[in-house]
This record gives sequence, C-alpha cells and structure tokens, in this order.
Amino acid sequence: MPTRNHGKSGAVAEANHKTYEGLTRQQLIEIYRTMYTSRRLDDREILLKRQQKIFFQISGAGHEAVLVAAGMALKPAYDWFFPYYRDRALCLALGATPYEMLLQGVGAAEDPSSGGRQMPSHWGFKRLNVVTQSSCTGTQVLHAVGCAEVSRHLIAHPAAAEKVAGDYREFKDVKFYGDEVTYTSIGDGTTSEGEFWEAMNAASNLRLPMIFLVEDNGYAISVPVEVNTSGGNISRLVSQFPNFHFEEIDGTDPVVSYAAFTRAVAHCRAGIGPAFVHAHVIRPYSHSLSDDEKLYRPEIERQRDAARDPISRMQMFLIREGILDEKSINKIEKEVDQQIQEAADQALAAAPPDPESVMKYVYSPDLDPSSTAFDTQAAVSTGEAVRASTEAGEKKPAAKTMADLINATLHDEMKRDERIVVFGEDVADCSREEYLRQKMVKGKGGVFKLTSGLQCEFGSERVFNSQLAEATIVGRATGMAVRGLKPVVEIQFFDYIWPAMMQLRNELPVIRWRSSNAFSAPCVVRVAIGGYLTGGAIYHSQCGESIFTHIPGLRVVFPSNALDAAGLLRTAIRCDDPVLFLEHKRLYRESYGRAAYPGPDYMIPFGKAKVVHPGSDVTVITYGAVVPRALQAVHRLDREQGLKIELIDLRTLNPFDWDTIAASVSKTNRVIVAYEDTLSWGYGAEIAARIADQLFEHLDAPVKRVAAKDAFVPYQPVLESAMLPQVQDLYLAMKELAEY
Ligand SMILES: Cc1ncc(C[n+]2csc(CCOP(=O)(O)OP(=O)(O)O)c2C)c(N)n1
Ligand SMILES: [Mg+2]
Repeated sequence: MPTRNHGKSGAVAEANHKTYEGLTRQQLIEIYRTMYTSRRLDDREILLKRQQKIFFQISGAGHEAVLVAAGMALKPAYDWFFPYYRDRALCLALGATPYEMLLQGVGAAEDPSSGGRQMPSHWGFKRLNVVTQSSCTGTQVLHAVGCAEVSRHLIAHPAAAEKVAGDYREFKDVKFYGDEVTYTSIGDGTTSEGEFWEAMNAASNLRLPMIFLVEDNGYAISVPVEVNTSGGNISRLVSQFPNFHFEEIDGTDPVVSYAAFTRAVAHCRAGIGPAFVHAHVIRPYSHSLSDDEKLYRPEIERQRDAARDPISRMQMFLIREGILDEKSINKIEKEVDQQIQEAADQALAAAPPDPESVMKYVYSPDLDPSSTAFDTQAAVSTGEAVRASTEAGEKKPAAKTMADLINATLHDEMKRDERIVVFGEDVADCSREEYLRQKMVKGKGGVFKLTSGLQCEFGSERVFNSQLAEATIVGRATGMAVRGLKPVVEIQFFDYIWPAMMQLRNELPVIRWRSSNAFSAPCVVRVAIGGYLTGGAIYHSQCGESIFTHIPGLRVVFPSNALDAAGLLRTAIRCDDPVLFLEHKRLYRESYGRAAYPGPDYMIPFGKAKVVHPGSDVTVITYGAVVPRALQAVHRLDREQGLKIELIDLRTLNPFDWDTIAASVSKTNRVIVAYEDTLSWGYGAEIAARIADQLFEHLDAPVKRVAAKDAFVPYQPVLESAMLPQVQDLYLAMKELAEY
C-alpha cells in the first residue's frame, strides 16, 4: 500500500523521499508530462481540424488529472477499459501513443482503434484491453458489467479459457487473471441514460469488480448538470446502492484522484464490490469543435472554471513543492511539443485505408456459417427418416416439438462448451436455489419452458435470471462475448425487444467492423416471436424481422420446424458472428414439423433454403409460421387444380439463399413472397426488389407479396384472422398468379 503523507516538506532530504498519496516525485513529473501531452494533442487536433487536415475533434481538456490518475492506479493489458470520448489522458497513461491517436484523426489504415472507420477519440487499443467504443452516450457501461462478470466465470470454469479447434473458440482468445478490474467512464449528462442505472443496479447486486467514473464537467453540451441530475449531484442519488465504494473528488487534482482510485481499485480487487468515483472536472474547450459554449455560458462562469484548470494547477503544484522549477517545466513541454509535432507529421503522411476494404469485417473473416463445415448429418433418423424406417418396419423415433429440440440443443451445447452462459427473464429453473435443492419446487425454465432444466444441470452461475431489463441482457452479453464467453441469451417476447434496440443496432453487430476486427462479440440472442396465437394481441404477437435484417453484422435466423431449429441453433452457437435467433411461439409445440432429436453435432449452414414442396407453376418464398400455412394452400391447389407450386422455406434471413430463389423463379417465372409481418417495408420488399432487378427477364407475371395488413395484431380472434395472412389468402394469391 502506498504511504500517505499530507504534511508540508521539511528538510531537503526528507522532501526528496516524500510521497504524495503514494506517488513519488518522479511519478508526479510523469503525471504532468502525460497530462500536458493530452492537452497538447487536443490543441494539435484542433489546429489540424481548422486546417481541414482532419475531419472531427472532441477534446479531453479539463479531464486530464483524474484520467491520468486512473491510468496509473489500474493495469493496462490486465484490467479492462470501457472509456468514453473524453478519456484521451487515460489511454496515454495506459500506454497509447500520440502517433496512434493522430492516426485516428486522419483516418489512416493503420489507426489501431478503427482503421479509419471511427471518429477520433473513439478509443480502442486491443493490446491494452481498451475495448472499442461507439459514439452513443452510456451504452458501454453495460458491456463493462458483462466484462466484469467474466473473471468469476473463468475461475469456476478454467476449461472455458482453452482454445478449441473447430468453432469460434479457435479465434477467440480468453485472457484472465482472476482479480482484474473493469473500468468504465461517462459524463455527468450520461448518468441520465437508463443504461447507466441498469448497470449500477447489476454491478451492485452482483458485487462486480468494476469502477464507474463519472467525469462531471457540469454540462452535457449546453445542458447544465442540474437539468440532468435531480439536485445537481449524482453522488447523492446513487449513494444507497449496496456493496459500492464511493468517492466524490476534485478531479482536477491528480494526487487526490490517485488516492481515490487506489482505494477504489483495492475495493474491487478484493472482490468486495464495485466502486463509484465522481470526479468534478472542467470543460474549457466547449463540448466539441462544433459547439461554442459562449452561447450558453457567461464569461464569469468560464473564468471560474479556468482558475481550476488541471494543467496550470499541476504546474503550480510542482513548483510549490519544489519538484520542478519553471525551466524544467518548459523543458518537458518542449519535449512533448516536439514529440507531437513529429507524430503529427508522421500521421499526416500515413496511408489512408483502401476503399476496397470498406466491406471487410462486417462478419467474421475466419468462420463462415454458410460454409460446408456447418453442414453435418443427423446422428439418428429424424423427421424424413421416420417414414422410411416405419415402412421398413423399424421402431419409430419419438417425434419432438421445436421447443423440445431447442431445449435439447441448448443442453448438449452447454455440455460441450463451458463458455456458454444462458440468461434472460425467467430462464432459470428457480433463482432461490434452496427451493430446488430441497425439492420444494419443480422449476420454471422460461415462460415457454425452452430453458427448462438447464440451471439444474449446469448450475446457477451458467444459467440465471437477469434483471427485467432488455438493454442489460444484450449489453451484458456483448461485454461477455468481447472477452470470449458465448452468451446465449433470451428476449422473452419480440414485442419487448425494443429497450435493447440501441445495443442491437449500435453495439453488438458493429463491434467487429468499427474496430477493424480487433474486437468481436459473437453471441446468440434467442427471441420468441410472432402471432397466430388466438388472443396474443398487439403486445404478444409482433413480428418485425426486417428491422433486424436491415442491420449489417447481425445474422438473422427464423426456423419453421423442429429439426431446422435444432440444426440452425447449433450453427448459431458455434459460429463467430452475433446471431438473432427468432423462434415462432406458435411453432414451439405445433404438430407440424416435429422430429426426433438429430444428435449433438447436427448443424445446418446459414443461407441454405429448403425446398419444402417442389413445383413448376409458381414459386412461393416464405419462412417461419407462414411455411405450414402456405403448404396447406399448396396441397389444396394441387388437389383441386393440379397446380404445382414450389414452396421455399428460407430458414435464415441474413444471409438468405439467393441461388435457390433464382433457380426456382427462373423455372416457374412467377413468384410470391409471403410473410407474417406487416406488408409495407417488410422483409419481402427486399426479396421482391431483388427479383425485379435481377430476374426481370424470367418473369411472366408481377412479383406478388402476401403479408399482414399495415396495422397491429388485435386480440379478438376474428380480428386477428383478418389481420394476419391466412391459408385462404395464400391460396387465392397462388391461384391468381398461376392464372395471370
Ligand atoms: C444516446 C446519445 N444521445 C445523444 C448523443 C449526443 N451527445 C453526444 S455527447 C452529449 C452530451 C454528453 O454529456 P456528458 O455525459 O455530460 O459528457 P461530456 O461530453 O460533458 O463529457 C450528447 C447529448 C449521443 N452521442 N448519444
Ligand atoms: Mg458533462
């Protein structure tokens, strides 16, 4: 532990050995050097922006002292960091260089944070464990929660850290020491985001080894702190969260900040719980170069801030304590300026990225889920085999529902891969384990029972109930996946996926691309989706898959039967990309599409459609719960009219199987795209547009869509039937198109 010494120095010899909250005189000089480097880098970037040599600037000015202190109290490449855009001085203290930072400013190919893809000050340094960040205020705190949980998991399951050939684990290093701490930071305004409160609640409840730093500069762009924070002080509002160590400090003083961080780190490393450091800082350079604070802050207030500028305060401190004189300060400053000049010259000469590279790293470059590696045979006879073996007089394997096979697949995959954790709302058998142990209850295992028995089999630290907070479910999963776990999480109803939308649009699928493949977050988000429930109504019947297929980087899967669900879920788990796995509630226990369990290695590659019914007159392209409905119509048309309709089940929506579509439409020359979601702007719009674009000369009739009406799914069954596409609608559309 560092010695504490608050007294004024006496004799010279004593002064030389004096420490300041454990910091030596040499360390204080280094702190000043780093603080000054941070400020001068901001100044240089501002100049470069004004010269139009870089394209954006946001500064860390005024925040340097607390950030250098944090960087010194924590360990790069050992602890984990989820910072925000003001954290330049933290990254410098951890070991990032001015040159690396300026590479991001110019958008160079060699920019280690993003390869020219992100604005400057969007930190990401893989070698230091500084994890890629977005521009969204507050999303990173939930990743930090997930990251902080990982050490605990790995202590209990060391095999989970091992590399295993043949799936995503081959490409996903897992580093852990056991007592590492996760750091995350946000501004005062960002404490108003729900994700901040969700993260505080999770960290507190789980006693996670993580530090929240709030860099309170009194403003969120032009909005003062009292507007964002009731009573104007965030420390007061969070003070009742259990298990926390709290610090409220003058963040313009590096010595005070270092002492606070040392105590916070000790609390976290000891495994007692999280820490909250509320640092009062200043913001001398407006919000960004696009902002002029004179429009909303009077001169007097700006002068008050200027008097607390950490750079000049630290200079005065060093002189007052006899650590440096003016001459030596000037010398340091000259050295730093020289270093920045050289770094800037070098960065400006750095090569830009190759325009051809822009599509790289949307998905894993290592593992393609549509490859033959994911095309495996069932170990036992399943659906199709049932009929053949029955004919041969063999014993018929039990036909299981989609719910059964998803459960069995989860079970086998958890057994195979200790990196898998399962969480969500109600997914555990019973959070109060003693009830299970004493056999007082049977256990729930999901509102649809899809995760039933998993907690009993694999333990409460691998299968658990999350808080009722969808952003937390996806955000935590993202943080875990960044560090190498494989979360398979559940969103209880598609209708309630929306609180997680920020995480699902701006974080999870973007991490690989925006970090130029330095980081990735392969995980699976299972979601119960769809209607036809008779009484499901507006908030238990939604579809909306096209909203997610519109997101690059996210695989989207939508099986229509039990066997496909098993094979596709296994591919989702073993692949190296984030996957949204949509499970139709109506199909969970449908008699259509039941099958025997295909064994623990059965996989279906993504992007391979299935021709459910061959035909030559019309092609129908669909997926999910419309498949069995369309099949009924197909059989009826065959019986009544002798029409041969080719029915294609897409099975996966991103990627989708264009080859099968093209081959079929080229043969039938007539095509319907059918889907359960609302008609306009739906998934079928893209398929129809591509057909019109690329298969125009093969068409003998207009491309048709059959879908739900453009409203909401109602409660009363007659209204529900009127809203969603029915067998009769499909029948009429097929007949009409065949006759066109
Ligand atoms: C979710 C989200 N909403 C709005 C913005 C636009 N925005 C960027 S920074 C900012 C203010 C942040 O203030 P604060 O949290 O106090 O941090 P500071 O910039 O003052 O350090 C806003 C509104 C954003 N980036 N993300
Ligand atoms: Mg602020």
